Amino acid sequence: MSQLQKLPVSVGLLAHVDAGKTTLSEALLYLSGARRTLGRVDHRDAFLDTNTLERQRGITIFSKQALLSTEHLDVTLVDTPGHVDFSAETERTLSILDCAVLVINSTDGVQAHTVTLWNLLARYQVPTFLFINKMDLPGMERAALLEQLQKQLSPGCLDFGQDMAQIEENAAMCDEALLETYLQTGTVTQGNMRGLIAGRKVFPCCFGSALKLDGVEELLNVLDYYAPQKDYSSVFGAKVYKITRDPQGNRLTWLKITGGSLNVRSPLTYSPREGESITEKILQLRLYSGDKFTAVEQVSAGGLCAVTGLSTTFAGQGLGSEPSSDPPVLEPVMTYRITTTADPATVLPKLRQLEEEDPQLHLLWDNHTRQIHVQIMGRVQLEIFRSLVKERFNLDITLDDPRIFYKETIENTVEGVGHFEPLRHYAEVHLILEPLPRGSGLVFDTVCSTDVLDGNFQRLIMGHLSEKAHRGVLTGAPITDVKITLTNGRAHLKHTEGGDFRQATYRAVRQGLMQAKSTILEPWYDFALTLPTELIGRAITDIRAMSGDFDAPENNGPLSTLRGIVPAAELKDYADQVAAYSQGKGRLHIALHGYAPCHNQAQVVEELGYDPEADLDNTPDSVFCAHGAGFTVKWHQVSEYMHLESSLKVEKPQIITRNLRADDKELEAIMEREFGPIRRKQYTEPANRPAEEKLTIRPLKQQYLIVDGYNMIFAWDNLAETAKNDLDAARRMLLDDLSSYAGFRKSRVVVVFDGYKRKGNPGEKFTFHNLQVVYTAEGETGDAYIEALVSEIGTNYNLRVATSDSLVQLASIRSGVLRMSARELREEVEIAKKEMRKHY
Ligand SMILES: Nc1nc2c(ncn2[C@@H]2O[C@H](COP(=O)(O)OP(=O)(O)OP(=O)(O)O)[C@@H](O)[C@H]2O)c(=O)[nH]1
Ligand SMILES: [Mg+2]
Repeated sequence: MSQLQKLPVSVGLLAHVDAGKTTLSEALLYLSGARRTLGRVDHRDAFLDTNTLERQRGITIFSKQALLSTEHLDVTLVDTPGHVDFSAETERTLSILDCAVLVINSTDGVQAHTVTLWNLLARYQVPTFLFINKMDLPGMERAALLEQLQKQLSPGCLDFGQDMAQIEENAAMCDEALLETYLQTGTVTQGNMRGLIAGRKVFPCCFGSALKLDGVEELLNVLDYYAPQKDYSSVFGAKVYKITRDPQGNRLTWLKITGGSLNVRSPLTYSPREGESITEKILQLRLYSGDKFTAVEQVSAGGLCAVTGLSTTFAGQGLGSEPSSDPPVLEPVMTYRITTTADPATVLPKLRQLEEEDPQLHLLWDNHTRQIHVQIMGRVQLEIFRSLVKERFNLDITLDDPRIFYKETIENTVEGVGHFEPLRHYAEVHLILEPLPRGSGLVFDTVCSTDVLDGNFQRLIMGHLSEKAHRGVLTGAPITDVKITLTNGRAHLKHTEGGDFRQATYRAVRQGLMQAKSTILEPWYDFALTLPTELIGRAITDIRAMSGDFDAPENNGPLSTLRGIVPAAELKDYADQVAAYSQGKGRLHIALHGYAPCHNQAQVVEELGYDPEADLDNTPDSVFCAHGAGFTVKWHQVSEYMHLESSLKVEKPQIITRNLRADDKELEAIMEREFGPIRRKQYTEPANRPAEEKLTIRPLKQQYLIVDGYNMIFAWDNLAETAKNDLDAARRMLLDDLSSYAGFRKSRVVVVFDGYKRKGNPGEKFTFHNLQVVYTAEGETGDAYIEALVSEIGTNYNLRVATSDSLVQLASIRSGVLRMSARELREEVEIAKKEMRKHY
């Protein structure tokens, strides 16, 4: 086969710290002939541990790649860091791997972090080979190791060191359909085996020693023979998996081409942020191996490369036909305050460079205190971060005030409403906030019809939802595992300005959170603590004191192992304590378990002393307008003032008294005299909130508008003028206007003309284009007719009545109908006419 026809595959090396990934990549490079010398981690000359910090410490910090060829493949080897503190870096590479080699240290077997990696590989659906390393050292036997892999990882872990017939038989057992063919033919073809591996049903295991170059050749052969083969589309697509800088300071965007090809000097259009687009030229296409690269003209689908010339790319981004990926699962659990002698405002942009390369650092700038906070996974990353800042910017920083990075979530469904209407501004937003399962993160959606709120405004709201970390109301920690759905909103086409929907959206989220039952989530670790058996009692006492949870200890003669979960907040420097009380014989392995309810919520809330109503940057209150001036309405009163109907249906009878506005106070008084006191839904403090009401999302109803015709004619200047000479013409003009309005708003409109004083008038009903027109009969008032109509239509529609007659107002409010004044209808009609002109 010619050099050109070889298949491009990217193979990631994954394992917990010190399992021998970098040593294995040395061996693979050497044995495949890609390198003539064999570097060694311990001699600080490993080909892939290129960074000074890596060489000093003998650990991998950044994922790196190297090129090698086998008989059929052009392999890009991706070495990853194994330390828990750098798991996010490892996770970032998973989305671009065609397959992985999970390295197991035979002296440790399957560790907590191995399981984390295994789960990640499953999540990203990466076909996986296993290399059981350090078989030159005394430890578990091959058969015992295999059994452990089959038990703890998957029964599909098969020893590929056996003879072929045995391998085929075992593989056939992993797939029912294949078993039948196997029983008939007595063999499993290469294609079938490759399919089993690609489908993650079979995981080939090779045993050996990377350091002694034992078993590595076999691994290369298995990869060459069975690595998954992919078909790529001819349409250009690429995934960004990393941003770094070269020693000259050039910004490198690392790509996997997933379709078509990429040429040097070609323009690339991409979206740096939601709703934005930018075109930049690819200046250089680099194929890296270690810290050296070759510049090439073109990279085709399946290939990995680093490009220069792109300024605003980010890890996880999709280019061309490739969609952007979800944020990583593993994330840092601590925050630290960064202090320097330099002005923090000038330090921040520098640190932002490092954040670009490691987005999980999540730098936080606190405008009030002028402090920078950074999110860090653990002590090793902390030290590396400090050294990096020194190396890159010659800047000394101190990291202190360590805090657990808490999150908040909600336990029930609520509607959040935000209204922002200072003079000449207008926006109202209704959101449903619902709890999601652990680990779901934040999900945004809209079920709002574009008839109700224009698509552009909806996109704006969705943008505002995703642009910031919304803070919970217990401690101000970011919220997670919540679905936020836009159900309703209103703009004023004259008064709504850029920024109004941002205000209304932020306030709606917070108003919702204030009503919900909130919970604090904290990071938990999976741990495995192996100790001399006589110390296990002490370990159990310690873990209990940390509020940890564990299974019965496993006893292996002189050593025992305790496995379980423990809050990250409690673990602190427990590894050091273990080393001390076991005189170095004990080992604590940890892996991130994820966020789960906090073990000491009340204490955390008290210690942090967060007051959500005093957090003015994140207020839950709304701004309404009365008599030409804006005024603040506290969050628990917003539902009484809001202009749109609630989107939540409360499944229990309730008198609807919402939609009342400040200037309806007078009416309210009349109503009270007429109908007795109004029972408004009482707000009670969250602590003693009554038993939960059952809430469901109410589908949006069709709009229905009833117009008191003469009322409009006399209130609208132009019609009133015409009516003086020709009432008929005025009626015609009104019907024309309302007809366009009904068409544009997709609203059903009934226009009622009052004819009760006209002698001998029998009344009349007819349709005018899309309108229903009613002339009431002699003796029947327009009000009475409208009242009857309102009760007939009932609550199946989103009903509004346009009039200024007080009797109708009473009736309308009584049944939860929204009243519209002549002026408001006039404005809406004008807007509809303007929009119609724009559209047609
Ligand atoms: N005896 C023996 N030692 C090995 C073998 N493979 C690696 N080592 C040693 O194990 C240590 C760690 O090896 P590395 O290759 O740096 O391990 P790693 O998985 O890359 O570690 P991180 O990158 O820090 O996660 C080094 O001291 C190696 O020399 C092996 O097969 N046998
Ligand atoms: Mg390494």
